[in-house]
Amino acid sequence: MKKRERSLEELYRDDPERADALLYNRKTGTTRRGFLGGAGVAAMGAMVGGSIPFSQNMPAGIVPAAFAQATAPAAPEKKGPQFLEYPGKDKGLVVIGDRPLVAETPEHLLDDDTTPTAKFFIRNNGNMPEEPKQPDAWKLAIDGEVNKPLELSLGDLKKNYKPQTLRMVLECGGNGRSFYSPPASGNQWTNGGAGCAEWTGVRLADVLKAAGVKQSGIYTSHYGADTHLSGDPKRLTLSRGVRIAKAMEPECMLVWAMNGKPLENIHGGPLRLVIPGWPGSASHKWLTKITIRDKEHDGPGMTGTSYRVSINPMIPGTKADPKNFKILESMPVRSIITSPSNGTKLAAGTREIKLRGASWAGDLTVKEVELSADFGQTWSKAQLRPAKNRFDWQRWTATLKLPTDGYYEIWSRAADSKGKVQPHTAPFWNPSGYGGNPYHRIAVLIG
Ligand SMILES: Nc1nc2c(c(=O)[nH]1)N[C@H]1C(S)=C(S)[C@@H](COP(=O)(O)O)O[C@H]1N2
Ligand SMILES: [Mo]
Repeated sequence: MKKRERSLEELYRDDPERADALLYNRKTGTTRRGFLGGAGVAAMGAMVGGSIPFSQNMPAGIVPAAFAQATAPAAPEKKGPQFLEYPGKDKGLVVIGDRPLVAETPEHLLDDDTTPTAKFFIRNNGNMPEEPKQPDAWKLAIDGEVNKPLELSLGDLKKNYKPQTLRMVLECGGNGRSFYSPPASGNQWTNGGAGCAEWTGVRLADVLKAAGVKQSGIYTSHYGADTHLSGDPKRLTLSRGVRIAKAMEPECMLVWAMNGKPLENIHGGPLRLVIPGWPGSASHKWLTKITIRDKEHDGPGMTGTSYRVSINPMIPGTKADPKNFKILESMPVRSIITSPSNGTKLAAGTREIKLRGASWAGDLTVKEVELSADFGQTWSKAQLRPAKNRFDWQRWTATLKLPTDGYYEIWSRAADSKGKVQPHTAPFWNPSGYGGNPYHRIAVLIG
């Protein structure tokens, strides 16, 4: 029996489709979908560690939440996640890549109203520059389609412009990529390529107005001090930009402090951009220059399929036609359950569970968050807290009733202010996997 459990787990890890076909009774059920037959229920129950009260609602094809995520403690056989070791960083962050360094924040570590810097995700594309001895002497140039090119030091920015502090989500464009099937290429983020910090700096718009953007200036392009992984000084790691209308939003900022402390080197200190609501790659770190352009920017990260999504849906796994792609701008709606964590075990007899989480929706706001404990048959509304300011996330709380002991999955889904709801699976497959915002699921075992 023990052996069988282990092989099923392996099967789920290696070939979820076959595992599904074995577990679900497709022959005796309708042909439309399988259901968990007697043997399937027992096998699945053994695997997840308890009976499954709502097994009859369990969608065929689902990989149980207890096995679906790298951080799931209920999967001891699974090759465990590699945890980050970095000065000042929480040891619970999960390394997605080490050269360049990329690390995500498991959902349960995003339980603070404001994400502490120690828990904030890291996404580097190249080699970080050295920390300058005199941060205030850091230079920023504004040039291109402007009447008066500027060269400012960080000291000038602090002295001559009005500072502001806003709490805002920064989210990697590829957040949720790991939910695509077939796998999309790139860093395999779950939901943890996001965080919500207090950013202090000045409005990008104020500086651009001082430089005087010409009529012809329609797009920004961003440059920083990190170097290309190849070591070739002529190659850029990343250079993205945004439409001028976005750059002029009052929440787009040149930032020198994060959570009340000077911006750390790993997060782009001493000076970075924060372009909230759009892919994190627009929020350039170690910022040295913004060139205003008279056309869409074409630097690394602007062309092909990078930070671009398909206009018309494409067949998953097929080759991209570049003409069918457009720049990814606002990030999609997402909700996460931040407490309890995936794989939580509760005492036998527990009949109620308190949940906490966060939700955000790129340029939009979140209208509603809903939770289900029965594989999506019924949903209840969460209490949604308002944002502090635009682009802040919206924290939520909820209480769900659980009828018996056993294995549950709690699902969360949010709707944005235009009524778009997180889907059951990652939608609109695209080769680089942008827009993966399926329900967040956690496994909870009672008894
Ligand atoms: N100069 C520079 N800026 C950059 C990057 C980079 O590699 N180099 N990575 C971008 C990406 S893809 C993201 S998601 C965010 C991540 O910011 P963080 O590391 O502070 O979380 O920074 C962006 N800014
Ligand atoms: Mo990113």
